[in-house]
Amino acid sequence: MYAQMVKSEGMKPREEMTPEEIAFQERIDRGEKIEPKEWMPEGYRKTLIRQIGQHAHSEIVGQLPEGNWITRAPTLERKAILLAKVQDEAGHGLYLYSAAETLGVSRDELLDALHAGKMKYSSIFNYPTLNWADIGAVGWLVDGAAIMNQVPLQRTSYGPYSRAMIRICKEESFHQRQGYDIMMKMAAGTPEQKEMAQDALNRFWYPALMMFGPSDKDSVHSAQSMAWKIKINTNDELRQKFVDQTVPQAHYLGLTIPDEGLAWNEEKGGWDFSEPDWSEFFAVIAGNGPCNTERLEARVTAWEDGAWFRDGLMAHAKKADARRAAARMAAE
Ligand code: FAQ
Repeated sequence: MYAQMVKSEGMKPREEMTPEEIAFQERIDRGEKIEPKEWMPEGYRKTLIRQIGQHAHSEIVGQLPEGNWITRAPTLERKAILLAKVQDEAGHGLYLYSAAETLGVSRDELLDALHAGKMKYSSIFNYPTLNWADIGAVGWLVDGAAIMNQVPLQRTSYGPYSRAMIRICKEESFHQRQGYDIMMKMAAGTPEQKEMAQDALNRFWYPALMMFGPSDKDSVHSAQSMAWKIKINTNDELRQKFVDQTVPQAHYLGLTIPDEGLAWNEEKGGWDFSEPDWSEFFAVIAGNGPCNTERLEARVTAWEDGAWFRDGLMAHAKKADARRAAARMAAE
């Protein structure tokens, strides 16, 4: 079912487009937003369902590595901040599932696809958070990469997605700062704490770079998604911007980026860096990362454990409907 909903149709040359498709492309080119009830090519709708759905799943699966540390946060203040952040991610998931629903897919269908392993979520959440420094690294690097990707998405062509992104980005910048704040404390702490911060950077650097997706030459969807302004930048463009932003932050912390190939390139005005190990990336998104099984099991268990609650809500809604119908009849 899901495969039929989102199967990519590839990019259509202009001469093969129908008049409706040409008119649609012209609206996009003029920078107009597309709204839910308006006509759109089937491929546009499917691409959005895939991307928004995966994004929504990433937000809720992304709660797991951090949620793991709520009970072990080192101070009450850190615990309160982490709780708020993890709760924010649930909210982001809800905005995004709602945006996807405007495209004619239900939240249940999207979650079924996630639970069946047919739909992806971000590769980054298949890595473990082994200690408190990892929570700093997740906020600094993972939220940092997420913002780099999401700020341009505020200008994406689909109205509900773009509006969801505006709200999400406001919160993500707070998330990134809380992560960097943890890293500052650790890096300026005891030698052991600084070592933990360095170790977290070593383990999260390349997985964070992989969040932007495969290199442009291997990106299946970028060309069509950019023509439709679903994506605003290529994967490599955003990865480069992230490296350029993050290297000085690591230097400020007194930490070393784990890449011997890292070098300032005066000509391009940016950092040269070594490519991630793409075979690792493709293994992770195929389901073979360090925590894929654990993450999916946790989501499926949460879904099954919540069945009584969803049933209760539905029973309550039905009773309320029946009461309203009876009151209407009595008033007539
Ligand atoms: N992980 O052709 P492309 C967050 C797949 S932020 C897994 O380049 P596209 C916040 C891709 O789906 C993280 N799969 O694909 C947070 C496709 O496979 P498919 C989420 C990936 O879509 C922080 C194939 O590879 N952010 O959660 C990944 O044009 C902290 C070919 O790739 C978003 O989702 C990956 N990293 O570009 C929460 C942003 N990369 O579907 C908690 C919105 C690629 O054909 C704690 N999404 N693939 O089977 C996007 O901008 C795009 O979808 C990209 C990928 C850039 C991720």
